[in-house]
Amino acid sequence: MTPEEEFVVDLNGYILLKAVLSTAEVAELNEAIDAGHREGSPSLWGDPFKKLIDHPKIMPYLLDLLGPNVRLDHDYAIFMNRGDRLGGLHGGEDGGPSLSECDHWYKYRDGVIRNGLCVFTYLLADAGPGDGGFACIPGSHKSNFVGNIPAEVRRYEEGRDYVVQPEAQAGDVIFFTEALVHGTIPWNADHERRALLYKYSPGHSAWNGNYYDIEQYGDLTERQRRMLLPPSIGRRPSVAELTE
Ligand SMILES: O=C(O)CCC(=O)C(=O)O
Repeated sequence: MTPEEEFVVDLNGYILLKAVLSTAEVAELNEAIDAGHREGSPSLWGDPFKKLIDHPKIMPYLLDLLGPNVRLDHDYAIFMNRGDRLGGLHGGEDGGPSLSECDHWYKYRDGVIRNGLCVFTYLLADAGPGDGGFACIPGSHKSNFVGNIPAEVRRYEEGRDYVVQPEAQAGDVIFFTEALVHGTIPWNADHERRALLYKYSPGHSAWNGNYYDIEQYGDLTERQRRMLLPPSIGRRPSVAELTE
């Protein structure tokens, strides 16, 4: 992560990473989805999706933002067509108004950023201005007043200039900390929204109650195997030592 990217993550709680996937990678993933992969964990949909667990272009961000023992906590896909609605704005440090979100945290100390649950969203379709999809309140990962956000704004019944929908193209990745207030704005485009959400925790913690079953994955690199381990502290093998 460059110093400028570090500044942006600290300022906004999210960052748009341009062209992480090549056109060929996006096409391969979309072809697999067209062929029928739409249910369950994308990381189990075959090699092109397995590669996203530790894609070489996101590894530096994973290590800088979640630490040397980063683990994949859970992953899922979002598909939306015009008019589809999903949940409202949620998140916020220390759980915001909902204790079920208390693994959502963001800390900075002595030059190091650390996070609880974080998301790397791979976009397989463009999200143009006004299309909807991922939305957030930049900077809200450090807000002391997330409980003051009106319910109508959380439900998207009233717009506010402090809620933004980042524009992004297929192949881009949006990183965000779940400590950021964020959600899914109704989809408003003719084309289908296709997003793959790979969610990571520090090695000692878990948000999801279900851990990965490594046996389901077939061949894994040692780094991927370590990243799929259940949470622990003692004698946990480092992911960083396997990353150049
Ligand atoms: O990308 C989106 O639609 C937001 C997903 C979301 O709300 C979440 O990851 O908690």
